[in-house]
Amino acid sequence: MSGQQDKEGEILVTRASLPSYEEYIEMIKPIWDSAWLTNMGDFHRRLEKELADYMGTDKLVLFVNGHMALEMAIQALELTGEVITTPFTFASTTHAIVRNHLTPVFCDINPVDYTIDVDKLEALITDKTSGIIPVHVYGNICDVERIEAIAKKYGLKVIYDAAHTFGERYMGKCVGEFGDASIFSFHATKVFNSIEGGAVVFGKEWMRHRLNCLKNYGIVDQEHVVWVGGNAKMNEFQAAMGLCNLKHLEGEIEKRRRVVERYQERLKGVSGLKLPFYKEGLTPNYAYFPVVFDGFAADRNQVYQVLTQHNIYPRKYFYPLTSDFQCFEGKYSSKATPVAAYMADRVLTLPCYADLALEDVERICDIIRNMQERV
Ligand code: T4K
Repeated sequence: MSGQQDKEGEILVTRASLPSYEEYIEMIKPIWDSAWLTNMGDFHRRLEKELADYMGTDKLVLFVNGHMALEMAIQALELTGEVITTPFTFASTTHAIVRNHLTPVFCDINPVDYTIDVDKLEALITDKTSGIIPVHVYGNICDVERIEAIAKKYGLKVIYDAAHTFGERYMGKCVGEFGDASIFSFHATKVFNSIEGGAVVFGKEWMRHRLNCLKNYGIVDQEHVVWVGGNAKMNEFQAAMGLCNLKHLEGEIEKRRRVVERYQERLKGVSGLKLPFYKEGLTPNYAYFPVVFDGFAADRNQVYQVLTQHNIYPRKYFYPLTSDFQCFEGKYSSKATPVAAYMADRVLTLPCYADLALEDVERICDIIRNMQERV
């Protein structure tokens, strides 16, 4: 298990947002009356509709988690051969490609917002390339305009891993509007959660039927099974949690904004720290607070250690690069993506969640600043 449950006095990298206990209990009462627990019930339908409305789209299919949403978006779009992606991401992105029997081709990231370096993309396209899976890492939106132009030129499909972006808008648009599809995660650690959950937002209406079938074993009806699907249906208790949390989303993002602003105020001007960058046109969701320690008085691992000595547990998202995972030993080399390798060795994601007290943010910043002053 990678996770760690917080004990009294500990501050972890994030903490799930929850409605009040009473609100959730009230919400789930009808589930007992109906005894309908899963397989696209009323709560599933309601959440799917409310999420689509919130995002300003009518093309959204709900999934049990973000990972299965990505695996099945790849299957639905029938990608083949090679898929260009980045290794500076969570395991899910690369695993979804490999589990679809495709070959990930790793493109480097740019050093500004850590998304795919579009200048290096075209050189990686071969006659086997069928698609691109760029990651809006930490909620930073990729260069969607240039990616679209390249995809068009070579006839490639684009699926954005938008797991970190729910609640954001870019250039006045829903972040799901770019590419052929985008996948979202509603995991407990995300800005919006349905305990576990995910969705695919897609461009073409035909995808709805296929995605709905794929998440239910490829079953079209009781006598027709048309695709080799799997089981990726969100259950009613998850959907009920999503319905509760959606009501509080704007407030939660606002609280996160205050946390992020306090970090920015307190860490601004500290030499050797690179703070998050929000590009023009982005309405951020403040999902993560990644800091790159480059030329700071201490290296990333030393800062990590000192913070843990104070019962503060940031995370090294995203170290190691997925291309360096043991399960891929001998297959890929992080030498192919030097900027990603550089950032993975230096980044630390500081605690960031709606209920993080501003005094705690200040304490975290003071610990970091003191490390600089001591040297
Ligand atoms: N693509 C990208 C780019 C992603 O980052 C992710 C997921 C996906 C795709 C796939 O989406 P999902 O299939 O997960 O929907 C966590 C999350 O489990 C994962 O969803 C997320 N990315 C990733 C970046 O972070 P871990 O292994 O770091 O989680 P864990 O258990 O260490 O939890 C982190 C902290 O969260 C804990 O220290 C405390 C807090 N927490 C955790 C849980 C489980 C809570 O407050 N409540 C909880 O219930 O992966």
